Amino acid sequence: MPLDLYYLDASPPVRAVLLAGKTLGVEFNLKFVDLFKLEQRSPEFLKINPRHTVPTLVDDGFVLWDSHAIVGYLANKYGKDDSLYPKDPKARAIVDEMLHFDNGTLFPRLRNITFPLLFRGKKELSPEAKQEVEEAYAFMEKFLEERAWVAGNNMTIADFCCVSSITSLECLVPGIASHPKLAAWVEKCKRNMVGYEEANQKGLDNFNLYVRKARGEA
Ligand SMILES: N[C@@H](CCC(=O)N[C@@H](CS)C(=O)NCC(=O)O)C(=O)O
Repeated sequence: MPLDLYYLDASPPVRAVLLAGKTLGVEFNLKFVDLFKLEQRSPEFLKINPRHTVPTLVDDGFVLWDSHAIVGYLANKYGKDDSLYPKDPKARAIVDEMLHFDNGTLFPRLRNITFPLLFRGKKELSPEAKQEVEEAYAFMEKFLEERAWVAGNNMTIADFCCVSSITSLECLVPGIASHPKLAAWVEKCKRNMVGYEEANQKGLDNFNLYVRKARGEA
């Protein structure tokens, strides 16, 4: 049975799932959901995901609607070994910690800026929102002083989630270049993640275009 993935590639959590799919060799049956036309609020989609968000994965009737849960599920189900999502309790706890960091810090800070810009016509970034993003970069820099990848010495599912959020934040608040460890990690993700160009860069370019259009720059 193919895995259905409801998606819009500009969405950072969707791109995290696409990155996981590439590394794990999972093919998705992609189903486009146009958030700009509020298709996520259609009765058909709400029946699948009452939380009305993308990504939403449907595996033979089994539904998951959070990217962090989805990448964990895919790694558990399709990983040839446990390197992407370790079974060792401590190593796994660090991966989970970074998944929660993405879900609880990076993504909400990104959404705080993106939602008013793309859906509420707000053009200016508040100094507080900008400061929060800069603080998030500084957190990442600190974590990466200790580790080669965000959750240890090899790539894990947490890298997929963090890189899609961080590269999206950079479109709104440029600042990665002044954090050497963070900048080096982003480059490492680009070089080492299977299918990075198709899974993250393509949707990131679309995200950037939406942002520039909303700001009247494109
Ligand atoms: N925590 C969720 C966040 C998903 C999310 O908020 N997706 C946005 C797009 S980036 C969305 O679908 N928003 C539409 C809506 O909330 O109606 C995840 O990681 O999957």
